[in-house]
Amino acid sequence: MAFDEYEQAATRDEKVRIRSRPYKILVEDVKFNPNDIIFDPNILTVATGIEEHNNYAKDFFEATRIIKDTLPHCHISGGVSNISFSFRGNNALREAMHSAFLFHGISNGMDMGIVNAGIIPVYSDIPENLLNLIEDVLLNRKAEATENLLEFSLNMDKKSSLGAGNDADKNKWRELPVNQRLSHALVKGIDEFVNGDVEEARQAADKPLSVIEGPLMDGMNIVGDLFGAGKMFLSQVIKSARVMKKAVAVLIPYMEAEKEARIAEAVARGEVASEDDMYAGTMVIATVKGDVHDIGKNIVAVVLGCNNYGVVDLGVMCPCDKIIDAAREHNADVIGLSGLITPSLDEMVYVAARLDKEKMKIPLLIGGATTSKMHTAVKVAPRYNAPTVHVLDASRAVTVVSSLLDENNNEDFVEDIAEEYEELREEHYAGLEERKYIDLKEARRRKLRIDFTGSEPPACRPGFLGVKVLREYPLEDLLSYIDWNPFFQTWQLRGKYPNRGYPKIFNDETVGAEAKKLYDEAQGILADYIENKKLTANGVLGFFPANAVNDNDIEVYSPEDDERGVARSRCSAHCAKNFRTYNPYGGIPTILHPSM
Ligand code: B12
Repeated sequence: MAFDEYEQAATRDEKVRIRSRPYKILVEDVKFNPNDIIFDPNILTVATGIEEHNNYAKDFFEATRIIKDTLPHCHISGGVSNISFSFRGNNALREAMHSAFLFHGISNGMDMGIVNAGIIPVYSDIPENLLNLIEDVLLNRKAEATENLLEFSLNMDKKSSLGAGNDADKNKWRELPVNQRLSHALVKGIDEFVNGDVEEARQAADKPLSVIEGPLMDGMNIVGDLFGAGKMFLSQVIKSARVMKKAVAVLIPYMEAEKEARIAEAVARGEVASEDDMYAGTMVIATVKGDVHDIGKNIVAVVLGCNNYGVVDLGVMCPCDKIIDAAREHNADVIGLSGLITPSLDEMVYVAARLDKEKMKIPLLIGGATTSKMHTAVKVAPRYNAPTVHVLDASRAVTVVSSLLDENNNEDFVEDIAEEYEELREEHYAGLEERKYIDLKEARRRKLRIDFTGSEPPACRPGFLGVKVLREYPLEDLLSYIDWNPFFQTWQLRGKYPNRGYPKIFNDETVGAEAKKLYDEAQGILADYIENKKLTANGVLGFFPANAVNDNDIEVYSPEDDERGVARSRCSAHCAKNFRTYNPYGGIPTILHPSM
């Protein structure tokens, strides 16, 4: 914790000062690994009624950001429940405060915190009015913030937990259709009803695997998006993962029963004498070194197992040598690598290169949420002189493995993939040729220089300063702003270079016609939305006085008080890129009046 011989760190500057001293001693004198340093810059109670305490949360956030920027590789923790101590007895409010605190803490670089993770609500579920009041307190946005929150708290149901759902609304989600119930259970980490709900979804689905690849994956993607946006925390994702595992466990017996039925039918038709004759090959599968995600890998293992493949599952965090040894020991026909975090992409490239070095020729499958066909084609496949295929999901894994192992047709399949990946590579490198990079120093030297002293004509003033809220904005006015490229990507329609993007994609030989059809259908849906007012568009925009500070930073002031900096952001990255149309070089700070 942040104490020294003089004081307990309360303000931002005290926290930074007190943390910098041991860092210097540890890293510079003792040569301690900075990655192993965890600082607690003190989370102190806000909303106590004492004015000096009003900035405590903001001080913590700002100190965290500065510590992370100036003391490389250290980690930041804190005892979160301290923040809400003045609301003892009002659990619902305290939990919501903890969730909001974590959201802002994490956005500023906080790595971990001590908190009752099982009951805090998902940030985006905190009712808007309560969240505003809490954030007024945490970010010290208003002098009357504490009073406002206190007044609100007096009328709250103090015992019920927002995280667990309050009693009246607790089971309202049970009235939703089954797919939405499953999503809700995954996001909230509720396993109580999952067996029944999965069973209901299974009965409505064509096959058990469709439940995994439909509603369960949809739910996990929502979890992933909330987590990625900092609105769910690791502890909550672990609960979601448990629910997912429980859901998959309900389906496994049905998948196994499908397999038994398939074998029985084949035996009855006289095609095989026993299960052994249907044995189709062996796959060694692993989540690569450094990665703990195993839900997807396990599903692939089960699905292949249920389709008569022998599966050797090496688990998670699997070193490359173990994969090579197991593939040899079990005489594997296929190797499967799973990975969900970005570092796994490099590890997969490494494994591919090692397999090549070992002169192995076993086909390699690449899967997991962060992998992609493009990454496999550009980075992995060129490192391994044997078939290397990206597989999007478990059901496709079966067809890919059977095509690879089909002695009569596998050459065509492999050739097809090789051609497709070669085109992807060409496209990728052709795209890169359009961009030229120069280093940051050179970009700054050649930056756009505006003479702010005597600029003619004068910079125009916006019509208003501060925030403007747009309600029910005419949808037809928004149509021309839609970026259609992500739409086609989502539908996996890829035009080939030079017909990649919208509208050139319509000229593409392979996907052009389908893209146009889909686009026309989407236009129909949009027309329906507009005519029947099915959607409402609301928005918020703001203009604020601002200055450029140094080369990188922007200082933004509140409209009422031009003197007070309310935020400072860095945007140096833009300066280093040479986008042809944006020459000469510059990011946003270049076009702002420098601070005097
Ligand atoms: C659940 C989860 C966790 C759980 C994992 C529990 C477990 N036992 O697996 C826990 C909480 C432990 C976790 C931890 C972390 N996670 Co996580 N996690 C997720 C989450 C929400 C869902 C993953 C999942 O299970 N999906 C469902 C399964 C069924 O899908 P799938 O794995 O893609 O598998 C399917 C296909 O891809 C394919 N497939 C998968 N593998 C293979 C292999 C082969 C051979 C084949 C053919 C096919 C195939 O078939 C499967 C079925 O169709 C994802 C978000 C997301 N949308 O993916 C984030 C996510 C992957 N996690 C993320 C992060 C950052 C982490 C942490 C680093 C967080 C942290 N700060 O510590 C740690 C990772 C630590 C580590 N060293 O690995 C990020 C990764 C971002 C990135 N690009 O690096 C994601 C994308 C969330 C996000 N949006 O930020 N996580």
